[in-house]
Amino acid sequence: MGGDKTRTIIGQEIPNIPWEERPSGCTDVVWRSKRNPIIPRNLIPSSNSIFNSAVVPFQDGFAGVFRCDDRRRMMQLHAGRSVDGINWEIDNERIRFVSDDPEIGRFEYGYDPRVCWIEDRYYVTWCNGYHGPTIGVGYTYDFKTFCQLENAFLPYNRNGVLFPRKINGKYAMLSRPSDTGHTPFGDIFYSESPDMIHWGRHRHVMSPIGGWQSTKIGAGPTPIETTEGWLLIYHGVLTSCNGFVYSVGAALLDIDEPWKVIARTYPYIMSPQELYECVGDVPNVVFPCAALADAATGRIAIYYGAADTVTGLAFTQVDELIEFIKENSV
Ligand code: BMA
Repeated sequence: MGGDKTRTIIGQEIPNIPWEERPSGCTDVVWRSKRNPIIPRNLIPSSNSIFNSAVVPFQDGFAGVFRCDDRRRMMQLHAGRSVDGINWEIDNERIRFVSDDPEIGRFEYGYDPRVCWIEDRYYVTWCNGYHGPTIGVGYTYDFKTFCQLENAFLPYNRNGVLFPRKINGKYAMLSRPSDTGHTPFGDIFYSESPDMIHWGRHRHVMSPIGGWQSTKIGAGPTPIETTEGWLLIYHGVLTSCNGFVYSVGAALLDIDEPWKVIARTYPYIMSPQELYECVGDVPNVVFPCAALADAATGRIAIYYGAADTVTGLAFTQVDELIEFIKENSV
């Protein structure tokens, strides 16, 4: 690894990316941190649970936006910082977005945030309550002051995930139109915007298929740009006798036309198997919202919510994951 010619990830170097080697005897393409869950449910006094959350490199370390459901069981977004990406300081007070328009700034609830550096700032997208769930959009420079823009779409929509650069001169976002409830359906769509306000030119990306991804699917972390296409890690849902089961898969999307799927895993790359993934406020959920990717080594660290209760960390290596996607494609 190292020289530019051998690099697969097109992006920044993160020399301090959290990392653990694959445990001996493990043949899985994704493996978990031995320190899981890295964020306990009660890290801050106000929280009932801290799970589907987003992390990015920030200054000399890392920062993020965290889904903290409070002890009223209201869904809130909190900012946090970390030196090593593993030990976190999360603000006990929720983020209060600054907005010029009281209609938009009236905060109902927020959950499942994603954070994405584009050009000069960190954009935040989340599931925002506005007469039902839709995609909230905001930005920050410092993880202290957060400004809110227009909602990207009409209700009902979830899992709004920005691409980390403009594509064909436009901002680009994946999302998953849904309903007011627990949504027993859902495809991933692509939309573009000239200004981060107006979104259109919607294109279908992919639908649920069998097995672990048979009920609905949704984009996870910010897509990672690679020489093989956009690497998209996503969640898929199976409806079992005992309710929804959330697992994780991965796909490669065309670089210039990301609504075109090059390959997509038929098997999951991760499913709820550890106790903290199978037992919690919502059992049997692994739900990724962020991934750090180091262009120099190809290391990827995935942050995911476990059982809607705690936050876990998992690892993979870009070339191995891409090979797995191609060899196990639908
Ligand atoms: C989805 C979202 C996620 C959650 C998942 C499992 O609809 O609400 O935040 O992790 O359900 O409960």
